[in-house]
Amino acid sequence: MSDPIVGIVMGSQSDWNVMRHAAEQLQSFGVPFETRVVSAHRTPDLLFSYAESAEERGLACIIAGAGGAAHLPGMIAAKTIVPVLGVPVPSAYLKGMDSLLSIVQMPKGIPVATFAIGEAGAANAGLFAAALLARNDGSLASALNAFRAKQRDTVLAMSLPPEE
Ligand code: RP5
Repeated sequence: MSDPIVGIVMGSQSDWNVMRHAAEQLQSFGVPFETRVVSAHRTPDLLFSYAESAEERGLACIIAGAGGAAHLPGMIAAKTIVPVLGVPVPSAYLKGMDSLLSIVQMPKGIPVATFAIGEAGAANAGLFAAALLARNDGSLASALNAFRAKQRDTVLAMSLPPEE
């Protein structure tokens, strides 16, 4: 197993059903990653040690997903210059609007790249991480281009019912 170059962290095991879509994208492109449960408010010391060690452990970026008052991505970004990709996980009462706003509305100075709520956001965060890494990895760039070409061909082959 290669050392992980992307970290996928989430505030709870209950986030996995969304965050697994980031993992699946990375897996499909052969990008080595690690997955961890790190809660900003329930395991703050773990959050600090995870974020503080990320750079020296060779992580190129961290995908962080959380729901509700989702301070995990912002707090990780506060403790490392490794780029953080935030994924708002849908929440029980506000359907993830709370997660989205608490991740996207970072005050100036500590950036978090924020993705869509839920599965699409998690998958796109995985794809975005792969795209970042592809700048220095020709075979990964080719694989991403092939992935795009496949989507293009799928859409070009779509048909609609004949007009009346
Ligand atoms: C957040 O609270 C987590 O990211 C999760 O989305 C939400 C609920 O957590 P659990 O009560 O399911 O552990 O911290």
